Amino acid sequence: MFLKTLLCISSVIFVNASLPKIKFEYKYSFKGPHLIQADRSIPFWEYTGDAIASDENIRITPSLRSKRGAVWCKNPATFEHFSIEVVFKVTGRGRVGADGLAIWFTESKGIDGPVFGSNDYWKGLAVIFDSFDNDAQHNNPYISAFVNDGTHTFEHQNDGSTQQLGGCLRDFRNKQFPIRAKVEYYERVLTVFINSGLTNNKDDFELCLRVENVQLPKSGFFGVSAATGGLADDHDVLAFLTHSLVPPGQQAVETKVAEDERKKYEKEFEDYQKQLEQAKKEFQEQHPEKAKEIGNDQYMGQGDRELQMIFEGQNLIHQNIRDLSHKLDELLGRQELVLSRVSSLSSGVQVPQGSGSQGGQPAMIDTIKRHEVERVFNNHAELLKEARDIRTVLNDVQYKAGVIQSGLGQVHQGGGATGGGGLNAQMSMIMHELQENLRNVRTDVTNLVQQPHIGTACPPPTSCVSPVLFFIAIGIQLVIIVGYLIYRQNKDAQAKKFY
Ligand SMILES: [Ca+2]
Ligand SMILES: [Ca+2]
Repeated sequence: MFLKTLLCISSVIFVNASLPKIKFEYKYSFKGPHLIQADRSIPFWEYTGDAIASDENIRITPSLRSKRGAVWCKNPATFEHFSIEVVFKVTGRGRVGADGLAIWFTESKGIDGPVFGSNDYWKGLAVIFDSFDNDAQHNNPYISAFVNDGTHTFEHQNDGSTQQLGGCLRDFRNKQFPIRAKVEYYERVLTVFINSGLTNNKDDFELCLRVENVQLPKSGFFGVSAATGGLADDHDVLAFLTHSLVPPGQQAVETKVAEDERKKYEKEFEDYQKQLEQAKKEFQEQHPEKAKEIGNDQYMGQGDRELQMIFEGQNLIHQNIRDLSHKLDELLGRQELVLSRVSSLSSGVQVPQGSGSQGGQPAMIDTIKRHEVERVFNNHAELLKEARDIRTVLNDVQYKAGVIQSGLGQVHQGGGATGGGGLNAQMSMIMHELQENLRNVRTDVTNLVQQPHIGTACPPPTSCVSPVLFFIAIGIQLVIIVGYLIYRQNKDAQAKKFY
């Protein structure tokens, strides 16, 4: 409701800047139904004379002879320019009626008088609906506008035809639908439109008169009056609707007024909110159990409920993200554990298997350490060196065997047993030398065999020299020795033949 009011106000204020600002003035208007209050008074208006107000309309005059009545706005208009629409009916039994009805905008409130139920010498505007043709010109009913500065009397004898600003011939009596007269005064221009009540279309207006350079009072009272004479009509006013017209130049003043109204409505809204809160508290205090049953949801507006739903949804999302974070932490922990175990395995460090289920017995990982590998390589190199030494010794033996064989050859060719004793000594020396060498070789081999065992895997057999090579060498030496012994036996046998 408050928002609607604000929208209405703003829509009224912010119209096209080149056009006047139009605002409905409810304090200068009335309209049925429910036109009167319980005491039969009309808000902001008063009726006098023979006027009778009902719920639907104000009967200014009944259709009785010589009746005069009027209805006047209590307060003068605070605006200079206006547009008023007066809805009325003039009904009578006869073909001719009287006297007529007048719409007023005068400097002071009218009183009972001879001009259609109001006073003469008025100051301001009168739009007169003259029913009776006083001058017999056959030009009535007639509608005309008059502006009086308070010095002129209305000339009934000629129906004011010489005094009027303008007018139009319209039959406004006994129409099916109410007559609507729209009187506009804006920027010194007076315009009167008439809806003759031939149709139910409320906007079916036609121009009756338009007069420029009209000067009306800066402030005045709105009113309607009517009168009957020898003939009588019912003059019923159904509505009086007033709009103020504010030129664009005076926008600031009007905006200020609107701003004041806005503040007023805002304050009313705040008060209402406070009252609502107070009522809520009182209800909760008086009915704590019911308040608990109803819950706060009942007091929430649509926006609050949506906010709460969003809040709950976000809480749920937050909770899920937290769970995911926990699970990620767990996964990270497990990954780190696996990584540490893998690195322990690669470095050959013993790793506890489980937490005590293995009875605290460590599991040895059967891997070769770095220093053990280096030791194997060193042994390998040492064995190779020993093998080379053996080969050197064998070469030496082979050479010496060759020398012996050539020496024996020379002895055999030279003949004679003269050198027999010297040869035996030489041979025994060589044999002794061979035995010495063999002993050295055996010692070396023994040393090699007795070298500290590494306790790990033996180097590859292909690179292991000692056993095979050793036995080959032994075999070669044995063959040489056996060969030598056979050779010597043969020599001895041959020598026995010569001796
Ligand atoms: Ca007349
Ligand atoms: Ca006339």
